Amino acid sequence: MSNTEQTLSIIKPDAVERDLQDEIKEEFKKNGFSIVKEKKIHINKSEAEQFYKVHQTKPFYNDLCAYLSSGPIVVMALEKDNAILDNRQLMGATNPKEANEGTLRKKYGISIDKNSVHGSDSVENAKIEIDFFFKD
Ligand code: IDP
Ligand code: MG
Repeated sequence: MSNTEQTLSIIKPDAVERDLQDEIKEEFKKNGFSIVKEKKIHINKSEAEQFYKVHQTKPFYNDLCAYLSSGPIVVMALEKDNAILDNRQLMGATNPKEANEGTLRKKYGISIDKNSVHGSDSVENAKIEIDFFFKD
């Protein structure tokens, strides 16, 4: 049975800054994802704080929000069968040093904070995150 899903993907400031967005978008397409919504934006710190609210108790929360709002990002809704899990697999581990060969974070990530891409982690969060950027 097919299980078409949408997931939220973000190309983070470190990757946009290095002009990697077209290359990363090609990786998504090559791996069967359709980019059904897309925009390039520069969010402010309070928007980043809202987006990363689930992490508000973490010691890295302030730095994380400062970083996500530090420059332009590309936000996308990606669609395919099992998009949420498949995108997590394509992205690789949170820490690029621990990410498998061939994953986006292994290829492009610089460090645990500058890890180039975000991807939703569940059906519920994918919906919340897509609405966050594309509901208006
Ligand atoms: P994920 O992006 O792989 O889903 P999360 O645990 O949801 O990872 O963390 C959100 C983001 O916060 C990560 O992508 C990373 O940029 C940052 N982060 C996670 N853990 C740490 C840490 O221990 N130190 C600094 N930044 C972290
Ligand atoms: Mg996460």
